[in-house]
Amino acid sequence: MSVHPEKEKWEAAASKLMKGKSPDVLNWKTPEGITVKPLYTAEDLEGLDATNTLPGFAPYVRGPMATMYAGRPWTIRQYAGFSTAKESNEFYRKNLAAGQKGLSVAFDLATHRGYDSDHPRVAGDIGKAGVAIDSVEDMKILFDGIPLDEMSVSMTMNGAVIPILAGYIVAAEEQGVKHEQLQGTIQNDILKEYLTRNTYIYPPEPSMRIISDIMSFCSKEMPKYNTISISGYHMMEAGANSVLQTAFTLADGVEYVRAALKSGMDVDTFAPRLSFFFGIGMNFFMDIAMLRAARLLWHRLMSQFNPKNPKSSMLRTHCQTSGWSLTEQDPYNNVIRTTLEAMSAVLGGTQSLHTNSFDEAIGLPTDFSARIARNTQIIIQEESQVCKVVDPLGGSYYIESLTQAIVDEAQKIIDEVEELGGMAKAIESGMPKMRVEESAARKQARIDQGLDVIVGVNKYKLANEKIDFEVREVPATVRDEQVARLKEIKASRNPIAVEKALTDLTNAAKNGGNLLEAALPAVRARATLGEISDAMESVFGRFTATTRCISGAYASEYSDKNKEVIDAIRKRCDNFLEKTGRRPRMLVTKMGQDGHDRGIKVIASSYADLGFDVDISPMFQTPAEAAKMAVENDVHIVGASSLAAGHKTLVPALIEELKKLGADDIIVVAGGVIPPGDYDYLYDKGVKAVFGPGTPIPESADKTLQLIEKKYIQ
Ligand code: MLC
Ligand code: 5AD
Repeated sequence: MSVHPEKEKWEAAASKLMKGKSPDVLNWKTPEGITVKPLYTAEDLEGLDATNTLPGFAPYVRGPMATMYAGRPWTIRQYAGFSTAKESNEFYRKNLAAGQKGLSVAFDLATHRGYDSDHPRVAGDIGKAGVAIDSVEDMKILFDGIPLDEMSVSMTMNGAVIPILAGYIVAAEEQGVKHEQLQGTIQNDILKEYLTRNTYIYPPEPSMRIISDIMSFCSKEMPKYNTISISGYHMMEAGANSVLQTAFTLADGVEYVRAALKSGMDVDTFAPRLSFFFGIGMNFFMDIAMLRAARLLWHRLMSQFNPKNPKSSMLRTHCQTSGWSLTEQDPYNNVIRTTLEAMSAVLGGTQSLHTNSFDEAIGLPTDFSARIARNTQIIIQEESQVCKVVDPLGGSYYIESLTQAIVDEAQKIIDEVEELGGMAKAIESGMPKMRVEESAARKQARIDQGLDVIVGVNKYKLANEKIDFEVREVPATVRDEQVARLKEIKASRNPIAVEKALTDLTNAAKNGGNLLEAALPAVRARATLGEISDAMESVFGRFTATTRCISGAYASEYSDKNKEVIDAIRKRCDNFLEKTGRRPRMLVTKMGQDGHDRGIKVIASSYADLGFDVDISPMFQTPAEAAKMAVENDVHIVGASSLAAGHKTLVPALIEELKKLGADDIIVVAGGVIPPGDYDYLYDKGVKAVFGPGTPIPESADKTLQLIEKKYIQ
């Protein structure tokens, strides 16, 4: 190995600067378990074969296209949707006029889970986290004035993927656009839904069939359409570090390839239209390296299927900056965070990018915050000159070495997944979810101790937080509007045609046949999204997840020096046990269709580490179901977590339901993405504490415990 001739001199100089200590003490072990040294030299490049490859050529470390951004910049594709189709359409048109290049539709949670807006389970969710779509009539409004033969449209849909994709195709037909002209992407990645995002409808087996059916239909009819967006983003948001994100995402990809091959397709008919989606966090160099590593690994993994077309093993990806990394506290800092993350994605070679808005932790983007988010990308593209050179960090000692480290570490995890029988089996075993949750709990413990700095949250905090910008609020009337339109559509369509199309779809679900193809006549006949979902659910059933929780990770990440804080809470829990015969007992619950469970999982496992008895409700509870569980489990307190804007409906409803059961002594607290302007509303309704994003666990646990102590032992 060729060591730099002056390496020893450098070591001596470094050591002198550090008063005699070895420079090795500056080594940093990343959460991925990779040791990062303070200095990299040419010797770190030795044996790295991929370093000297070219962009546009295997293994694509340096990018999938030969010219990359020098030839065409990445697509500025901002994810958006809220309220009605009409309001979202107006928002899209404004954004496109202001420089956005591709569309990306965010649907509300009722739509994701296959419910029409008039379904009683989804009363709190309509139009809140995305746009409400009930039928092709809504789809047509959503894309009104947007030529679907020209505009590439991404749709983030996984559960109700059949009615939504069919709705898009029929809306295009009615614009006079042919199937083969359609360009865009459907997320259609169900495995990560079971793992993290939670907007599944059916069990895994029929869900995997749906994916193969979509790939098969599109390979014949929509050759320019990307049939899946294999997503690591949500894993990262749920707590996965960059190696876990890479490994589980690519392992999901392999599983989809196997499913498509099993359904009889040739690898080269579908693999060129597989696309990916990565989340980019605040470890700047790590995530540049992650994208490069992912491309190398995907090429390596695909070689087992012997593709003939080079595009079959070329990883193309969308990226989104991390929503989780953004803070409610001192929120303009988020503009800076997003800029850094966007630069990582760009230097990593993404094909398409969404940059988050600075008000992420408070609500959906407003016109103002969306403008800044969009302009972040435009400024990088048009002012910074970074697009002029392909893979400008290629050959960097550090980046290349980090790329290889991620390849090696991720490969180990992929091998583990393979040993379990592939990703579907691994997910069944619970392994990936446990790893992600453990990573999340450890991260939280580091933040709570101040080891991982978050400016404005655990360092350089503002004495007085003041929100002086507009917060987007979706009016409750959206539901009424949708329900009225549903009535109208149902009254004006031909019921016999609808009935027949739905029966045909059910038969296809039962007896075989392409489900996307079978859904098209139903959509054309104006069957609703809920009806189409039900027609398949009657055969496939609805999936319910079992909730498991890790233990010990949060507490074990505490250093001895910092243990005092958590020991004090443990002592109080022990004292409560002594005085009352029970530990303080808390139910954490998620109501409505909000599937973000990182928060409750971290709360549940860390509170258990602190000495509470914790119950976790199943996902998607109605307020009545959550209240019943609280009473049956005889808890002292319920913590309701809300990240999808349902808090003003769902939390007061929970309190009412507890009252109905004669259990108004059970304390209710809430946490999550709740705009500070809503706190008083919730207090008025009887909520005893609200914990915003970024609240340290010891702080919320202390307050929670105080509420219980005050009621029972003081
Ligand atoms: C690209 N092209 C070039 C070129 N670069 N041609 C010549 N020279 C160059 N340098 C060509 C490409 O080959 C392609 O044509 C066309 O230009 C478009 O480029 P692309 O790179 O394919 O970009 P795009 O169309 O934007 O597609 C990017 C993608 C796609 C492949 C990653 O899947 C995509 O857009 N994904 C977006 C997914 C998304 O937005 N998800 C939101 C999730 S939000 P051709 O003919 O080869 O196609 C979420 C949050 C939540 O999930 O709710 O949880
Ligand atoms: N509009 C814009 N961005 C959204 N996100 C989620 N829903 C919407 C929406 N309706 C973004 C946020 C979130 C991530 C999953 O996607 O940044 O963190």
